[in-house]
Amino acid sequence: MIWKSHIVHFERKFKSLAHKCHEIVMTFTIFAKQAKVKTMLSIIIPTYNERENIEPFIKEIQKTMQKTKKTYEIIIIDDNSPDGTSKIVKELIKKTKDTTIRLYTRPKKQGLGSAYKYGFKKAKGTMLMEIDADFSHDPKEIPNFIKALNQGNDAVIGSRGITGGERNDPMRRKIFPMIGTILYKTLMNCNTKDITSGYRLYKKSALDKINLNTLPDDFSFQVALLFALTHKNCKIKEIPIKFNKRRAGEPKYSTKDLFGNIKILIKLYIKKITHKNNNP
Ligand SMILES: Nc1nc2c(ncn2[C@@H]2O[C@H](COP(=O)(O)OP(=O)(O)OP(=O)(O)O)[C@@H](O)[C@H]2O)c(=O)[nH]1
Ligand SMILES: [Mg+2]
Repeated sequence: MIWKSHIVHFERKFKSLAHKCHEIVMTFTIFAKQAKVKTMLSIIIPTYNERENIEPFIKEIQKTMQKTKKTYEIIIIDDNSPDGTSKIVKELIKKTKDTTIRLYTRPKKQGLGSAYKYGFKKAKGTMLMEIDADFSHDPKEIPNFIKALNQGNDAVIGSRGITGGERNDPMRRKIFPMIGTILYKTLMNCNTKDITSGYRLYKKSALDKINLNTLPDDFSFQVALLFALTHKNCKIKEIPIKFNKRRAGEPKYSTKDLFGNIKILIKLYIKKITHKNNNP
């Protein structure tokens, strides 16, 4: 009789211990999940007619990200590309059942800036990356961006204008950014050497300080956002990158866009001296 009651007592103790262990494991799992979400990277890729590039580009990102073991998501913002870029991404998601890739197809071409504004709103990460789909930006550099951001910076710009940086572009594409950068430095009193670069990483908390709706929809979005961040005293760091020629497909950046960047600089300068608005 006595040994039976001992067994019942032992059984109860064991169950309660098992329950406690289960609770501890669950708490750790929740903490681990929260810690992962805390540092999630959202890689936003605007696409317009990138059918030949997009699938190998996504795979290249995945290869790099798997090595880092960091939580990430890939967000494609396609403007209903006539070449069927969206269809290729849709099929890739279906084939691989990969939930880390999300595709948003918008009805028509609305510009690079507009695509990023849309992507930033959809992103769930705490770090938001801008990157081109055409292999001009090497995904292998992503870990260097994360490292630089974690060194107390609010934004990291992949720069072709500092030592170690390079751009593989025709002269016409080099001259205007050079003029733009000189103008930016003199007018805005700011030292960033590559103001038009589209390979960037931001802290979400920094972007939250900016009213994105006031920024332009075209390529000049990049200059305007950089100015807005500088204006909010965000810490910006440039790291060197090699900018390659697009691997396949046609350029979308036109002479109109080159002038668009000069136009936005003049507009920002006027806003700065008239002190009309804190947020360009
Ligand atoms: N969703 C969307 N994406 C765009 C639009 N315009 C350009 N893109 C994408 O934005 C990225 C940068 O555009 P690019 O055409 O590569 O611009 P670029 O690098 O200055 O010029 P090239 O490489 O010479 O064409 C690429 O991934 C494009 O597919 C647009 O209007 N909407
Ligand atoms: Mg390009």
